[in-house]
Amino acid sequence: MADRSDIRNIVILTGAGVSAESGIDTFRAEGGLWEQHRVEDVATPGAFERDPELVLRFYDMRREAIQTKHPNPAHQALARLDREWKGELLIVTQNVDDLHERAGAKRVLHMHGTHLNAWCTACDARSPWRGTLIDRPACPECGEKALRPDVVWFGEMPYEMDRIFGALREADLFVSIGTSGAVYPAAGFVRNARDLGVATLELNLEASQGSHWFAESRHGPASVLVPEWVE
Ligand code: BJW
Repeated sequence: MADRSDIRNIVILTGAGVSAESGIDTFRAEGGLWEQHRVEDVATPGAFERDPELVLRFYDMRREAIQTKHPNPAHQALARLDREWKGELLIVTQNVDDLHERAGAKRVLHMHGTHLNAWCTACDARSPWRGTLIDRPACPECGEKALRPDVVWFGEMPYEMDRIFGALREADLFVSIGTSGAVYPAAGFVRNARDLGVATLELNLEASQGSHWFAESRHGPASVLVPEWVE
């Protein structure tokens, strides 16, 4: 891969599957997060309005689970690629965990937010998420007890879409790793890439909902496929 002289700029989309082997639950698998919790109860702005305690408890729990986990060989291989790749490279992750960064990757964009930050609904400030949100800590900027997790729920606009589309326009290769292709707009990136004439590759445990859109699709665990691809 590193010798491919026809490829200079790469956009990599990652999803929950890249962190699955670190022990972080995916969303749509059997026994995954959406089997244990109804999406409408925990991952929409309406849910937060109706029952903030339930939503904050869910995210405090999720954050605690993430903090005890470690990067796996897939994160490490991507961090190595990021370090060594001379052209443009952008890891667009849908994950709110920070395992790409903890593996050493620098060029990472969190389109669905991050569990590291809280967001104040009163003054719009982002601040480091300290302690548990269920205890209703005050916003360090305005003092209001109006903090929510800085994550993107259904019906909300994912972050930095202009930057993502800009990177796709410049890309020679789009690689999707460990995502079911069930959630838009990320699920549509492969078609955006194809329309732009960008080569496309999927690395996923199994065929995803969008597999047929990719020029090439390889199936297996990310901890094996990603290091193989990066080598
Ligand atoms: C492995 C593995 C291993 C396992 N190795 N692989 C049509 C067009 C546009 C929008 C819509 C549309 N129709 C509906 C919408 C709206 C909606 C949507 O997509 N709904 C669908 C259900 C249909 N989208 C939105 O509301 C989004 N906003 C939006 O669209 O704004 C308007 C807009 C339009 C156009 C352009 C720009 C903007 C917001 C979506 C927010 C999603 N939020 C969540 C929660 C984040 C916080 C949190 O983490 O709690 O994001 S939901 C959840 O799903 C989370 C994930 O990031 C996201 C994707 O899940 P992911 O990562 O794919 O996980 P899984 O579990 O689904 O799949 C894991 C995969 O890994 C599987 O395939 C496994 O096989 C594989 N795997 N182990 C390799 N070891």
